[in-house]
Amino acid sequence: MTDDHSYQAISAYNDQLIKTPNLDRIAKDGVLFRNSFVGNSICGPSRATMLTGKHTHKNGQINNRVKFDGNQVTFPKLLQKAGYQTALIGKWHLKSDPQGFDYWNILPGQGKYYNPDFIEMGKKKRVEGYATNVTTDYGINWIKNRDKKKPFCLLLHHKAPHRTWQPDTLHIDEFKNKTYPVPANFFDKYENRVAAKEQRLSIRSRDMDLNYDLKLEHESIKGRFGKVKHTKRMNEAEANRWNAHYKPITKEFLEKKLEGDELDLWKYQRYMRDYLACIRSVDENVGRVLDYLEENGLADNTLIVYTSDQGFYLGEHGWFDKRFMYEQSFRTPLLMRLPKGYERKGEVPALVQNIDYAPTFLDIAGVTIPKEIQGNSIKPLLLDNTNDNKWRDAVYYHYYEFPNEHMVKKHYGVRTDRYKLIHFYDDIDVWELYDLQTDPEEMNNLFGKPEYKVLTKQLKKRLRELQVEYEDDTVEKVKI
Ligand code: SGN
Ligand code: CA
Repeated sequence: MTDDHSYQAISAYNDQLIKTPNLDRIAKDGVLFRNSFVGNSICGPSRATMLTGKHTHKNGQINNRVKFDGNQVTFPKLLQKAGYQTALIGKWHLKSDPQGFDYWNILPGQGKYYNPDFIEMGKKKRVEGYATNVTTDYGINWIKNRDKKKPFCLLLHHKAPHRTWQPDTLHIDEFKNKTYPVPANFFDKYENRVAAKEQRLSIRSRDMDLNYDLKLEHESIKGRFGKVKHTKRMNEAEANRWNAHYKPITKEFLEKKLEGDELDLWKYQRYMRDYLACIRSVDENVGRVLDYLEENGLADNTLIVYTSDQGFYLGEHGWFDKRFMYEQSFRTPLLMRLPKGYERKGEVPALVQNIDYAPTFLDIAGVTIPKEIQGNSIKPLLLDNTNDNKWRDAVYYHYYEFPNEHMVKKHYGVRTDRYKLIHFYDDIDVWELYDLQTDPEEMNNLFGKPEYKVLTKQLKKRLRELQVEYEDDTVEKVKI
């Protein structure tokens, strides 16, 4: 799993931004979920959902601020009980100590890209190297040294490509001269969408900082975060390569004196280069894990899953970050390479969600799925496509972290294969309705239009049913 890796930046989903041959290997040999979603698009909540198989109003992790109640039933605990060796390596971010793992070695908080600290079974130490490589080293070593008589479950959680998108200095130059297609709605004016207008996650404003986010370091550039020195944790060789890359960029930027749209577009390209360079390392390291499994005879009896804690905006609506129920952050990549006996190949269209991971893993391992788990096992969809029609017709969403640095308002909603209905609440009371078939970019809010009255009523009814089914008592149920 990665942190903030959007599906647009995996070539198996979209080959316009970056080639990810190793991630694509998982999809090519296995399955790619075309409609994979989270229930609450932010780190801690999404991770707690994956562990428990429950929406965040049920597992308590409604935002990043609260501490995860580690005494809950989670899939690693149940696998452990069933005789699996379990391990967690990399980003955790749930504040309480991990439970249900024979071995854990986590990054504190968000973790650092360069020479990061790791907390190994409660003991903190600094490790030399680039986080994505180091996390993979730990993962492969654990698989190597495991008890070979027992089955295993490893959660390998990269910090990348989370903000502030610090690439490995060995790869940044590959991205220096790349130019990326600008999303059609990059200059979105947010007409008829109040919450979208009032966010603070815009590339086109000071939300995206020249110094902190885009690595320009110069006395004339006053960042919102003070003067950030990106080489702080680096060794001399790393710092030298870093400066050799970013100093000329800073110089050129100062000479250009960009303003208005030109400045915004420059920021977009600069952001994309760093974000995608981080993915480059992720892809390479995923390849190392796949190679290890193949070379050691483990590929045929292991379920390999690649996902992210949520999606991310890569300039759509002019944004970075996540949190909104709009497509880019509501979706999350999901690729699986299946063990022998599971014959499904190619794209799976079903609406799956991160509540489904825990029951799926338990099911495949032959462990009974506890009744209180809210997700469904994806296992039937992995055998063949005959069960696709029996799958759910709608997914539920609820986001809570407001007010917060990015000021995305509280909202919940429902999405079917074609429509999406969202209710923004708390400091506002605003509804949005989208037809994803005619308006995939979600620019045209149809809520309140007379011709959509019947559809709106049906969607409200479905939304209310989901609130009842999932027992979401954190808001008043939708009135129809
Ligand atoms: C940090 C980031 C935010 C980001 C949150 C949540 N700011 O606070 O931009 O939205 O994490 O991210 S930073 O200045 O620290 O980079 S999450 O993936 O952990 O939920
Ligand atoms: Ca995240």
